[in-house]
Amino acid sequence: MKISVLTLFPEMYKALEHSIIGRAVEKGLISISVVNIRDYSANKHKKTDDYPFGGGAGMVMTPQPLHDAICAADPDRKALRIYLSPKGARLDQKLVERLSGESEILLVNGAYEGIDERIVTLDIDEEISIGDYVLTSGDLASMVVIDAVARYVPGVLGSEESTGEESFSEGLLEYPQYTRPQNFMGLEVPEVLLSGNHAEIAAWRKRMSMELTAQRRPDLLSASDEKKE
Ligand code: 4H6
Repeated sequence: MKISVLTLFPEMYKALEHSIIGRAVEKGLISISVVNIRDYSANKHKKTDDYPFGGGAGMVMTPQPLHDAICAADPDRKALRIYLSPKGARLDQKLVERLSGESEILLVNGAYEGIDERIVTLDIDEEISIGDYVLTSGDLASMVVIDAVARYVPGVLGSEESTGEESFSEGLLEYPQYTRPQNFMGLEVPEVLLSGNHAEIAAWRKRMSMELTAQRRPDLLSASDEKKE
């Protein structure tokens, strides 16, 4: 999968090198091309923002550098072009899985008060939000998308850590996990997990998942019912 990122803060993406994503890039499973939008500014001072028409606080990213950067990164319009914004469709595991099926994605990151709306109209396929909160730029949201999507690219995760049985894949929260030692600070590992009885262990885990989901995320329970129907 080819991922292109357009940003005013290219340095931020160095953080990805120190993760499973960095290894996936080294293995050639994904490529990440980070493009500095400022490099495309035709302005003699490399300006990328201006005052909003109609007035109001803050600055807006001007269309020229964005449009030129997008066209340079994706000249044949082969990529799914995504704009990260608080107004976008909410990212969830289902959307992550759909994005992981794309051969190319291009992530456009706004800063200041956002980008000129005509870029969204002309150049963007999907507007996505990672949740109902405001960030100073789209970049942390883009890194969330990259991390979540890359996990679904075949070969990125080892067979031990596959995406099949994890939280949300069955629409439920994950059961609690335990490892050694068997007693930690007086707290014991649940007996059933030591029993070697795989059917009982599976039943216990299912019950824990259901109870946890009912307590914390009842909205997910009704959604997982709908899945089965
Ligand atoms: C587009 C428009 C994404 C991008 C406005 C981006 C949260 C998310 C941004 C803005 C983002 C998310 C700039 C508006 C700062 C508020 C960048 N914040 N903002 N939830 N910020 O996915 O001021």
